[in-house]
Amino acid sequence: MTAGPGVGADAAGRPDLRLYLVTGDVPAGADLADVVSAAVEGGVTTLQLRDKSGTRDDVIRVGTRLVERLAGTGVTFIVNDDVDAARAIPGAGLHVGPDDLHPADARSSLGDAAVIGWSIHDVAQLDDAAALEACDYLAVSPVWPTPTKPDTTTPWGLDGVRRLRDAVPARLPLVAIGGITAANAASVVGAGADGVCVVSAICSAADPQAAAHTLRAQVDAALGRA
Ligand code: 3NM
Repeated sequence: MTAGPGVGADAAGRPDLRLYLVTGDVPAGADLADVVSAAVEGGVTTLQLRDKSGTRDDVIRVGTRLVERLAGTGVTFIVNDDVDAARAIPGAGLHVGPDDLHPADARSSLGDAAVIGWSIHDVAQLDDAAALEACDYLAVSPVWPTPTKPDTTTPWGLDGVRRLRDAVPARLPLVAIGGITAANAASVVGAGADGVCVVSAICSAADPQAAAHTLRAQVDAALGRA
């Protein structure tokens, strides 16, 4: 697999969060690793393995296979929620929510090199200086309601993205998740997000490479990096 267009951490080692794929259901007969490979060829810059039904061993097995696929692409690999699975997968980072392991504990467990992200459901989370200090990025969660995850907290909307961008320390990149498609990705970036996270816009697409390419072009144009 080749790297997508212009993928990789910057000179300071920060992850490239412009197009962040979170794994979800793929069409019947499709293989998740093939969908991921196609999406990376299309321009995905960060990948999160999110598997709420499998065991920890499943996550480690699938994650290890995905990391092997990503070798040489510059794409950052992140595991959802399970710090023990992240520790078992070479080079994996961790994404946690406010009800999961505290980001500072994730940092202690995974070390300085791991990429750690935290979902923001409530502006009060920004008062937790230790959590912010431990994170590499924050996720606006969710921007819009989404059938992919019906049990989200109250959507932030574009106004919420703007409010969070103003309130979050400038050193912390902001990604946004929930209901993001090629039709609205540019508006999310215009509101202050540094990148977009998607599940269905890529995983459910008939052509994941083309879907990723279109999304990436929207994000890059909105960031002025086209
Ligand atoms: N987390 P789609 S929304 C996995 O709000 C996930 O924290 C969310 O799926 C959150 O891109 C979500 O298909 C699903 O809308 C996003």
